Amino acid sequence: MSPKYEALLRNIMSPDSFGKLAALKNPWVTDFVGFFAEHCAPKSIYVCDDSEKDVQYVRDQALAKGEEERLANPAQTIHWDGYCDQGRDKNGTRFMVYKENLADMGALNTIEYEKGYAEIMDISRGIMKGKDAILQFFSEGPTESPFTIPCVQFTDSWYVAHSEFILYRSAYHHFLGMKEGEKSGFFRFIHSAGALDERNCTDNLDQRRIYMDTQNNIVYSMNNQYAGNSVGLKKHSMRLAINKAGKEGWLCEHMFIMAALDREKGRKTYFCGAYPSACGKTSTAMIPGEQIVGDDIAYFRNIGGEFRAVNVEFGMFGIIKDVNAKDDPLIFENLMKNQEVIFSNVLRGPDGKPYWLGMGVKTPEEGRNHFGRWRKGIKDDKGKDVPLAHGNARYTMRLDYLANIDKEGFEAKNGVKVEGILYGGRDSDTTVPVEESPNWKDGILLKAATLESETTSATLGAEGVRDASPMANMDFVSYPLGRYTLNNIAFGESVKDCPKIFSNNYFMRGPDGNFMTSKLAKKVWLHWAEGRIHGEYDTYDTPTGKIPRYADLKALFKKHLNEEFSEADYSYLFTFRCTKWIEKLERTKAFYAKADPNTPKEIFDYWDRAITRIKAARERFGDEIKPGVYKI
Ligand code: OXD
Ligand code: MN
Repeated sequence: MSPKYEALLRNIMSPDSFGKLAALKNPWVTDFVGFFAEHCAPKSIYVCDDSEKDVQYVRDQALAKGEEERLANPAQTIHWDGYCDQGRDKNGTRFMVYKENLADMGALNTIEYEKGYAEIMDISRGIMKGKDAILQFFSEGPTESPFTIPCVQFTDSWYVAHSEFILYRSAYHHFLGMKEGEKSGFFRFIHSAGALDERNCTDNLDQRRIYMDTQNNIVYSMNNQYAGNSVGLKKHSMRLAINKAGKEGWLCEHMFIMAALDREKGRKTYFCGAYPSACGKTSTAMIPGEQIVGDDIAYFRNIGGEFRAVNVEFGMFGIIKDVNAKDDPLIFENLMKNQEVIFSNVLRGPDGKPYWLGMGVKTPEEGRNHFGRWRKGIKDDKGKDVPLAHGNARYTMRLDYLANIDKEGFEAKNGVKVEGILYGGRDSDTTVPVEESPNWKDGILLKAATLESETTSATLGAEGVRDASPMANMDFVSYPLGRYTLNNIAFGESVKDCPKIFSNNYFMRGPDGNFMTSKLAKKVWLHWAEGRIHGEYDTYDTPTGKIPRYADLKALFKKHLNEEFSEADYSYLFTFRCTKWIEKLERTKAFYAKADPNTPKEIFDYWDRAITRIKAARERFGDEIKPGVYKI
């Protein structure tokens, strides 16, 4: 151990904790811990290895320190974040960028490096005073694999530490085995919940900052608790990984991984999917009868010429609103069992049970929630009704509790071979339910980069506004969007047999303004895509790709849902709407021009050529082109 911090660390660590740290013989880890031990000044640091004893110690401390409470099911706990710490803090989340690179960063939320460093050091000085901190070692992706990214988390929140043990693979053993020459290659996360109020919630929210240094792979997260702000391995690590991947020629995407099963033909086909929030991401990953590998973040690598993917995580940090026995039976059933789950920002009823919005059961009239003591009708200090639970309340749970997990894919060190990618947006009148791209590049530029989500009455602000959401990844892309888009194209083109790309839209509305298919129709669109991957089904061309024929969908609706699908509905749903598409592409161009003024011209040229093609189609076939009418 380097002598610089040895005395300090011996002093604030038990011999057992100090021994675990020393055994790593990793001066980069010691320097990281030593520096922040001195700077943030915790009373003690507990060093975790991968043992069940340490996981249990973290669980016990989260309860003992009042960061979590036990629920009626004793294996379950509840945690509350402060009333104003209920979502990702987009404004306070910034990239610290060296002066010479600032001009290149487009619309990313940045702060000049020296200024950001000085500010975050000021905020974090002595921030852990009087607190016991924890040091943990994890891996993003399976350990000892081509995907592994080792990570160190240093935090004073036992709730954060507990969440990370559920959500990620503990990797102390991986650090022990790191060879000379690779020991400095890990992501570093330093977090403090800061001063706490009487409910153990962060007090100084005006000092909430998440500053990311992608140049040195470290994230500083101060004065917050909501897991999207505090848990280093979740979204902070994702931004570091996107940046690293961009430099190294692989991809980190905001995607689920799932397997579509065709039992009759004995086929298992892996898909990944990106959907902006409220566009059907979890429900697609959890389509009944299929299997899930991951629900949020995937790494893609070219392994032996194949397009392979891993779920970076081990657990789910899922939105609990509307999880009920009817719509999400598998998740709901697990939340009802006496097994380890952390519920956050739901109501603790007088019976000690958790309750949330859209749970589908009778809910109590009072209890405790993210507001504090709650009763029906209570208002906050701005006069706003406080709901029973927050709309972004969550559950933190191991993924392998789910009966539909694809164990084999979940554990595969070399990941799974991906054959289909789905990009699903939300609009009421433009994008057909499923469309195949003619090739990878076209898929990235016309399906992924054009993704949009339409605001609904459930969202704040005007209804019907289309928010651009390229790759459903805008909150996490950590280098300029134009380059990121080119890297997406280059990665797919570098593998021998790259996946087919499809778009999805589950939200098309009919002439009466109602949705035209049931929630489960996504199973039909998925199985059509699965068949296409295996060379089945004829298609019709459109100016943006290939769509299904009626007879095939009719048969798939019958087979999978036992539903009749009418030709009239097909014809309406799969009409190509020229003007709507031209408008969509113009919005995409405007978004890119603003988000990254250095977006390469070749990308804009590609969209301009698509617009020209659509205009020519409009001339020949009319504005609304019925399936089968368009000819190239
Ligand atoms: C998100 C999440 O905010 O997964 O994307 O929690
Ligand atoms: Mn996410």
